[in-house]
Amino acid sequence: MTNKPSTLLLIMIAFSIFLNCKNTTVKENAISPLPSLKESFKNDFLIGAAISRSQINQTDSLSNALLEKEFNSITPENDMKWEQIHPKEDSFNFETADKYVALGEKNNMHIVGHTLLWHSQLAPWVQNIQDSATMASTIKAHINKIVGRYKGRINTWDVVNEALNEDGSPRESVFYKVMGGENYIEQAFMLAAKADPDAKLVYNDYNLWKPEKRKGVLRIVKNLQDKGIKIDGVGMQAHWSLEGPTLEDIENSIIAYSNAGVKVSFTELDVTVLPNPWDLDGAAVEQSYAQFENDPKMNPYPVKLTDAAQIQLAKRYEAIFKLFLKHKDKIERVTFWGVNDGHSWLNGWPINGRTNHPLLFDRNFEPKKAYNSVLDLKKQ
Ligand code: 9MR
Repeated sequence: MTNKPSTLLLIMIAFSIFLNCKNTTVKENAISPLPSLKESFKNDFLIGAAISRSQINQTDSLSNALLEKEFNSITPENDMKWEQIHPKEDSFNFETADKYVALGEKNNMHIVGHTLLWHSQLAPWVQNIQDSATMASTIKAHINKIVGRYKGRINTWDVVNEALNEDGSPRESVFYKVMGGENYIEQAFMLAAKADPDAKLVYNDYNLWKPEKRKGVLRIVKNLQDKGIKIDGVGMQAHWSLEGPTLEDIENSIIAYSNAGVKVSFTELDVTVLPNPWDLDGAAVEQSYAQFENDPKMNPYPVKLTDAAQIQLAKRYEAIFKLFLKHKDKIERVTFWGVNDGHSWLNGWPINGRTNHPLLFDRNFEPKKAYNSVLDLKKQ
């Protein structure tokens, strides 16, 4: 008899504790946003993604939903390149670029312009220019028109893309050859700074972890600084693999660029998981290896990644982001080159028709182990 009330009391207390816990969980969820990349790294650096035409046109709702949830910066994968935006001397095509900028503004994102001067995806009419005066006025018209149009709206410009050879010497692009040297780089940065004094101006290239190429970047940066021309950042593209580059090489470049007085961004991050027949590195788009197409040895994960490969990718991303966090004071932005694995250019390069898995989200927009390993760094 005497035990009965206390048993009832215990049940009531237990029930009230259960209700309380439930309430707390509901309340906490209501105030703390869902975990996302952009939220987790908001005090460290921006988290971006390159987006394609369908994402700009918002025809793929799952893709846009993920973009909005996870990322706070965007880069146009192809739609602001010269051949797209300025296909003929007197014709500019701003339709998609306008939509791109509007999408970024709608979502309060850091908007990157990619890219003003690049030897690749260049309109054919520019490749035919043969005298320096015409090239100089062409560069001027191009930059003034585009940077001017988006003044105050595009936050960062990749002003010059891939102007260096692997040994750090100047690439003999049509700009270099016709202008008679690297002075076209000075012109480009000067014009961009004048057309939008508030935009951040970046030199962007691949393999910038390489010590020889690093010297080339430092030469460009120092030359601009010595001449009083504004440059705000170096964009390390970061088309990497499971094995390389080493963290040490990456770190040495971060430190070297930061010591030169510019910020570092990782502008095109992806990590290939597929075999690479000739130790190909970087992103020289001219290279491609048709003889390996349809070779199953070269395409080991045509349906999905094995668990072992998922874990390997997760460990690689964890190590990379650990390094980024260590140097967060020097790093402005980390942009992935695509939203999910299905969007990646690495499904078609250097061998066409493969199934690569280089990003944090799989083809169904599901976060991979690599996503969790990156987010877990912020939970520790
Ligand atoms: O991802 C882009 C791919 O869709 C294009 O076919 C390719 C053509 O050159 O360019 C890719 O993006 C490149 C970027 O603009 C500059 N760095 C290397 C990237 C991968 O090639």
